[in-house]
Amino acid sequence: MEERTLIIVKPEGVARGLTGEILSRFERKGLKLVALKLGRVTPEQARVHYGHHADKPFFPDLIAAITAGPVVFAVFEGENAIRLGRLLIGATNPLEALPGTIRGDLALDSLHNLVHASDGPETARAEIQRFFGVDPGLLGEEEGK
Ligand code: 3AN
Repeated sequence: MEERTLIIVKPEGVARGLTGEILSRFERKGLKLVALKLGRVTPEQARVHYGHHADKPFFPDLIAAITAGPVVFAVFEGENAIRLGRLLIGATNPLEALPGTIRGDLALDSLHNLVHASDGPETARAEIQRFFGVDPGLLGEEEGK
């Protein structure tokens, strides 16, 4: 199924100079880059984005980490892009992330695990809307005008 997924290179990924390395994993897999920007996650966006962790002890650290500096937002498109994106980033806990995945190769701890990837069609749609402010279906429609 043709899908679009939101990828965020988190502040520690940008700070470590790993943006190119991380985005190239998705490109080399064959997914198509359809939107890209440098920006920041606001505290309000962070609380919504990570709302499913609001009751966790690490929530304040999580909000602090994702708002700590510039991030890179990217939308990749392709057949099964959402599941492929999850496969490429690896497990949340870098101790469980397999070698060959972004987290398995490059991350040491669960909080600073370098990258976010949408985990389903509904979250992908909501996250693209949240960070690009447009309906995912409209991304790229302006090209060539
Ligand atoms: P994923 O990023 O793999 O989708 P989620 O949505 O469960 O995983 O977690 C979102 C973020 O919360 C993770 N990327 C990580 O930064 C942080 N996180 C998740 N679990 C933990 C944990 N046990 N300890 C510290 N941080 C965590």
